[in-house]
Amino acid sequence: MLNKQVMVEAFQAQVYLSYASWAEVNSFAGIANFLYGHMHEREHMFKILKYINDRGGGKAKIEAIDKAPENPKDIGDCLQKILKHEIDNSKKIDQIVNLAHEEKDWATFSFGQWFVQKQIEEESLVNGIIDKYNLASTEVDGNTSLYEMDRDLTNASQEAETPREEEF
Ligand code: OFO
Repeated sequence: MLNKQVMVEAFQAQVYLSYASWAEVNSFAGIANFLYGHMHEREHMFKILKYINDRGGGKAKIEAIDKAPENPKDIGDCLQKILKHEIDNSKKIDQIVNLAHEEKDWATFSFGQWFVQKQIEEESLVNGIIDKYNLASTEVDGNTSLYEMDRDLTNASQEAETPREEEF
């Protein structure tokens, strides 16, 4: 399961990369910047790979990364799709933690908590951006609000503001 998750995290990075590139060529520089920032999914991939290799006997397997999805229709669609990717990934992390618990593999259970927390933050971050998008796109004032939202995201943090325990 951990080996599969290495490639899932790599896939997550591909999704962000492809959506970022799509946003960039559609002149949403701020949103592109935010999405490029989420390439940190590759760090998650690396964290799991190192964990597998460092736990005596483990050997990480690097396999093909699934193809990035089709381009979204528009920014709203893009954000909804990202949220779905994050929710799907949260479920996969939960399965790892569940199995670790069942097998009394407390090291992996503890290791998995960092990812559980990360997914809470990332879902919350994307939900917050969707809220802003909904506010911006329901105004009747031309595209001014969307422009401001895009500008805001240029400097948006990659971290959600949720209470968190110290890093594992
Ligand atoms: Fe790897 O953090 Fe979300 O998916």
